[in-house]
Amino acid sequence: MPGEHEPHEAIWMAWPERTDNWRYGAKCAQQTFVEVATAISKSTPVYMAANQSQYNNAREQLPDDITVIEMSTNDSWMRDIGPSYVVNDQGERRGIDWHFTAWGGLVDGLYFPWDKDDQIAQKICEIHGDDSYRAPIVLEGGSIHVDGEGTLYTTAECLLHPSRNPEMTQKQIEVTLKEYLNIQKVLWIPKGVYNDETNGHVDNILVIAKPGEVLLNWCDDVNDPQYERSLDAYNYLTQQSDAKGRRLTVHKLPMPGPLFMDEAQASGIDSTKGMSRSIGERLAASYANLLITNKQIIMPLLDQKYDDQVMRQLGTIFPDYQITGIPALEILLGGGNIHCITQQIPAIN
Ligand code: KQY
Repeated sequence: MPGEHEPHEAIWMAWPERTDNWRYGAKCAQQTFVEVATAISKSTPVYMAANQSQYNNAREQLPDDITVIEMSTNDSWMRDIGPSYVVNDQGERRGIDWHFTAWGGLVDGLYFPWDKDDQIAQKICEIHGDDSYRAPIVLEGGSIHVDGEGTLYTTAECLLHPSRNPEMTQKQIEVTLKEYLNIQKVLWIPKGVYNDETNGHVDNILVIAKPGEVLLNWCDDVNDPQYERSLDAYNYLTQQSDAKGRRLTVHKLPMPGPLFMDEAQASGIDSTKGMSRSIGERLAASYANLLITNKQIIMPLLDQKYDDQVMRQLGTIFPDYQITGIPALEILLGGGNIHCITQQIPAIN
């Protein structure tokens, strides 16, 4: 599986509309998705999946060079429902089609049904003319990061959560990941971001800048519930080597906030059992939830206190990349961020 820093043929997204996840009929979220897609399209072709009922609206709001494809979805988290691609030495590619159960299935999933989302990976592979493998494991794309050189990063909090694959041991999960993604080493960060409704996806706490070099969502406040999580992750990563035997360089990315859902942000959302949207709820905000695509970084702007500092820090770590910040509160209110709503199709020659 190539790393995200390697060339992309396309980025896929899915148009938001769920009224129990996105406030005010997803109108504010749709505007942010347009901004994200437009920024990505400066370097990478963008495909937007949209349900039939929203096709015209999506087509109207998006720039002409973004391809809108009618495709049934349950929600809009393309990182988790799209395919994870692998490429072989002959330059052939195939998609891995994981079992998707809405972040916890009937145990603690966020919605039901999820059948349309679960078909998305195969549909995307077919549109690109690529074969796909149905992998025998429940997994979301945002719960893994790979460096393209044999190392996979994940969190034990998510992959070993009782709502995912309770019948599998940690060893069996590793073996499955190694077989399907051709990776040699799995690094198990203990936990992800506090109060993340994905059960701690790695893509909300970590970014891989390049093999051997990562950025970690960092919290300095010993009284904050994120402090111990970030510290444990830092201590773990700095004691590990990757698949190539390199010690890891770990940069600390300041955590936004802490941010909490205020009254206006909690209003305009239809109430359901799965997703909790109440005033005062801690938001799982992190600058690590960014997208790397074809020498561009698309980063979420989340807190004016830190936005510029993080942009400068990214500029130092990614000196030859164009860095674009997008105000991303609306995506955060839905439970994720820019990495979670995008999925890359790797380029092949
Ligand atoms: O990958 C993600 N962060 C998805 C979050 C799903 C939230 C659903 N409300």
